[in-house]
Amino acid sequence: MNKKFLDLGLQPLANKYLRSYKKLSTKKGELYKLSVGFNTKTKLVSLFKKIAVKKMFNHTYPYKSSMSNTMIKSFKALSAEIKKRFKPKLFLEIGSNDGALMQNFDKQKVICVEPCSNLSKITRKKGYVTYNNYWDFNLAKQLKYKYQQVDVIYSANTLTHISDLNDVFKSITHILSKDGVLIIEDPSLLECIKKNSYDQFYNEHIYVFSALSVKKLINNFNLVLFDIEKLDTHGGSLRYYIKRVDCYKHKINISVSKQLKEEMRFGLQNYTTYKKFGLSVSESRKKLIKIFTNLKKQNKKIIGYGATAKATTVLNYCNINKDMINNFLDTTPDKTNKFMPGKNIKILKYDKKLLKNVDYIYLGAWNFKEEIFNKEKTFIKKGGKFITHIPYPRII
Ligand code: JHZ
Repeated sequence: MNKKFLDLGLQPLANKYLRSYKKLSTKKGELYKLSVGFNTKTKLVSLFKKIAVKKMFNHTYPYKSSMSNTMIKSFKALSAEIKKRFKPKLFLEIGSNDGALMQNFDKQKVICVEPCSNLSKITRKKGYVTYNNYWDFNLAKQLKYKYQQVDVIYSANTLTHISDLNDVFKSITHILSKDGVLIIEDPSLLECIKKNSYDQFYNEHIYVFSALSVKKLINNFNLVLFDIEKLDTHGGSLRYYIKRVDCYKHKINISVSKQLKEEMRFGLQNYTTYKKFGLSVSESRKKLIKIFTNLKKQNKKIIGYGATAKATTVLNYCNINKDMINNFLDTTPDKTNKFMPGKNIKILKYDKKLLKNVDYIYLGAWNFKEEIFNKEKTFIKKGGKFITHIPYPRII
């Protein structure tokens, strides 16, 4: 049973950046109710309202994985590890985005699957076999017919975006070789709760996975976890290594039981943990609004850094408008000169000069704090400060 623990109010689609500001309407389906629940049986945390995939992932999807050096580095290290550890003859990526990972692989040995045509065009242009499709059983059948089997399947920040998880894993097991490995990587629910990062919840993140829920889920498909890595990316992610139950090639690492125990100790199996989280989220909102209001009383200039999907949740939940944050800066071409979803705050193309008279930067991309601090040494030297809501609202 799915028990509600968080209500983030009316929200727009997190990655729908509009060219001009307009008030969005619930009637036209531009705003939806964002609330989150915990399934006491499956241990899955998921959104109540699921948006049609075509509305979210289409030819205008703006997010590009290669916009951050942190992600480029993380993918480079991972590709070296995959080649060394699993030596795949054929490698498949579900949700290959703009090829930030694939660019490290030999073109002959990989298959990209990407439903957003503006992104699939990029990897195709670079010479990678790319299927401009949603991941589903029809595609898996097509791939099986053509390639018979795949040794390694990888998917980062994608499976949690697909509503029908049964179809996802049925399709994966259809094409994965007998000793094949499935690697999935997504924000960690434990980290999300510990860091109070309620902004991990927006329309695209239908699920936020824990090791507990993944273990239960894959069990239905005769799959097991054999390794789990903790990552710093996206505010703390987990990389799950999965194999078939009857595959003895890969030993089960202690990391699996360690993660499961850690999650149990924290209480991720109990609804009360989520209820508590819900309460601290509303405390976080009060504190963040207070910080902005105080700074504005002092006429301080504040800009946002990183027009993230996460920031959409925060701005709309806390009702932060242009009177609080002048603009957002972002390096992504498809986001610039557009407006933060649901808010009248314009996104400008990142330029250091725009930080000149700024007193405070609100970290929309708080998950890249270190990368941003490194980039903005001059701003810091001149006395500039940052505002973040993670793990609690404060000025740093
Ligand atoms: P970032 C997206 O979420 C959406 P978002 C998606 N649903 C998902 O799951 C995660 O990604 C993985 C900019 N930036 O990665 C680039 C700068 O401008 O936190 C990006 O627009 N300058 C698929 O949007 C944004 O910040 C910089 O120096 O929450 C970062 O977005 C850096 C480092 C980033 O994901």
